[in-house]
Amino acid sequence: MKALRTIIIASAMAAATLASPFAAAHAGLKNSDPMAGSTLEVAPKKITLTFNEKVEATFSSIVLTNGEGKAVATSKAIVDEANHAIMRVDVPTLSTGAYSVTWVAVGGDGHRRKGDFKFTVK
Ligand SMILES: [Cu+2]
Repeated sequence: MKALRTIIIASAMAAATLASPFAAAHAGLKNSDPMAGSTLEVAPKKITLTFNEKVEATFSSIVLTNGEGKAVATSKAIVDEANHAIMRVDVPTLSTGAYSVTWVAVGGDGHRRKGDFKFTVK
């Protein structure tokens, strides 16, 4: 009887593992506008990040810094109403130079991911 119970518990655990959201990838950056490493002729008006899953607006952010490492004042990061995997900020008029975008994204499973990339305004 004890052996049978062990088997039942083991299969229940295996099923739980398969159904677990942890089996899915964590929030990661799929795409961005401007693209990572790009050089732009025209300064972007906003920065749009597309993740591989929905992100939680409350815990997610986008920080823009200039070539001197100083933070650029942007709007608060907004998660797109229609697609919760998209987050964006409005940026002021950017002068020529290098910029870094640092993002923090918290996905539906509560895991926090961080990343950064650079772009240049010509
Ligand atoms: Cu995760």
